[in-house]
Amino acid sequence: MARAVGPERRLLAVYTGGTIGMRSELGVLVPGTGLAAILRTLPMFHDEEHARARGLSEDTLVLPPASRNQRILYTVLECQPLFDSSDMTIAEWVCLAQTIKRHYEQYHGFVVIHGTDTMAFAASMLSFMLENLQKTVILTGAQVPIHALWSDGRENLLGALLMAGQYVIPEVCLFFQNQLFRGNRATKVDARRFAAFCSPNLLPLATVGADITINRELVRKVDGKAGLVVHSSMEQDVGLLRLYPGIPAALAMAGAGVISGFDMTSEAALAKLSYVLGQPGLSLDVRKELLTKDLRGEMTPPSVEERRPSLQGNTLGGGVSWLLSLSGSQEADALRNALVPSLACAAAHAGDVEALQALVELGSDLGLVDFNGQTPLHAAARGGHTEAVTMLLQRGVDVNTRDTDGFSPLLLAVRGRHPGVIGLLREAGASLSTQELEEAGTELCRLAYRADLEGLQVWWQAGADLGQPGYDGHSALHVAEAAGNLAVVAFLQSLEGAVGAQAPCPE
Ligand code: ASN
Repeated sequence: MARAVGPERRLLAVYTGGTIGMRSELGVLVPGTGLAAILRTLPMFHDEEHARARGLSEDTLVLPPASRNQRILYTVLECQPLFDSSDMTIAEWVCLAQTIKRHYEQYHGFVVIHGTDTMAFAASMLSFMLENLQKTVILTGAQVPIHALWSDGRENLLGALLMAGQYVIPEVCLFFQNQLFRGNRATKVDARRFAAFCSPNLLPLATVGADITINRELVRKVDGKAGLVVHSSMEQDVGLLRLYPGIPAALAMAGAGVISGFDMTSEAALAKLSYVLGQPGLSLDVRKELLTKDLRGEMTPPSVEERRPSLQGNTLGGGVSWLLSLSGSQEADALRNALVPSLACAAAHAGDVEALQALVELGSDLGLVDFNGQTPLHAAARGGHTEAVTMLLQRGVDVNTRDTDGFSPLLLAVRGRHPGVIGLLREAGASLSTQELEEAGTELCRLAYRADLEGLQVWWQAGADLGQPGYDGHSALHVAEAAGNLAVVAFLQSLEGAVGAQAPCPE
């Protein structure tokens, strides 16, 4: 994931239909043509003056400047026919993947304007069809037509264009109501509210407020060398069967066998099945194996240890002594200054106190930030290394420093579940920001639902208000009670005053 650079970013917006462009015909909403013409009349979607001065072609729209020295240009490609998305099938989504492939080299990123009813299916299908994606693909739409006075369509489309234009997030995403979800983790949960989608088992990749917060650790990494592959041979003969309490095994499952989908959404499960069964020439065993694996970030298989490259030993030590050996020329100094912050973060993340010490002896400032705006304290906190954290705090690294996404070392320690580090940071005066505390609500509810006591305890230890409501207004206690998670209920109630309680801040 990177911030997109360059004075002009070119996007293709593929308009497939959906409510966003619908018009009323005899009292019934039907997909409406001419979305580009509507956008051209809205100043938030087109800067006519700039387009004229720049001599842009008739079909190119340009957003008003979102940042200095960068413009987002886009072209709307209107599909024929346009669809109410409930009429779309796998065949239409294959065409969509092929359209992206055809225009892949011409554009920096892609926005797909789609109806909401099957948007999560479309996003899931595309995620499997587009292998080795290196560019951002974002689906969006609306609950209310864009030309209506009170419509979510303008914000959703503008947000999707800005995200695809300003960032390289090499995934199929879904943007709705200020949240960028991984497409194959999203699901539609409401037919009327503007917050129509949620991502039950994965935090959003990004959240847009006064600032844009990117959850960098969640964004998938790309294999820089591999080219885009479009898998068009999707199996269309697939279906979904909802399991319910007491479902007779004889109904569908006896003898067929079952492979767990872990925490996949049903949309992702259907798309994955279509993809795996559609791949030509694979044995049944290989297909079964593929179904159990996480292929596009669609599921979290249990007991997958986070594998972090160890920088201890030769690589890091070698890097530090090489830096030490550089002669004092101007170029050598410049090179050292450029490398030290990243090297220090790598050492801190590996908990390599010796390497950190060597950097100090080199005269390096361990409070410098790397390209993500992170200090070594962020890295040590994320890695859960109490010794490195202690050393950095003793050297006076700011405990409440924020990286470019606004994350503090404390938040990273909470996410990594490192109580030892949380304790050290709190003692040194760390506290979660108002934004971090507010955003914790949904995560707390998720933990409560999963009976994840340890997860709740680290938030409590970090000073979060465990009564903070989630996106739907329910608190962790409500969720735990509804799910019958008695240990969690007891824990939440044991906190002083239960709802609204906060861990005392150490002196
Ligand atoms: N029926 C519409 C669709 O999915 C719903 C919407 O876009 N809000 O095309």
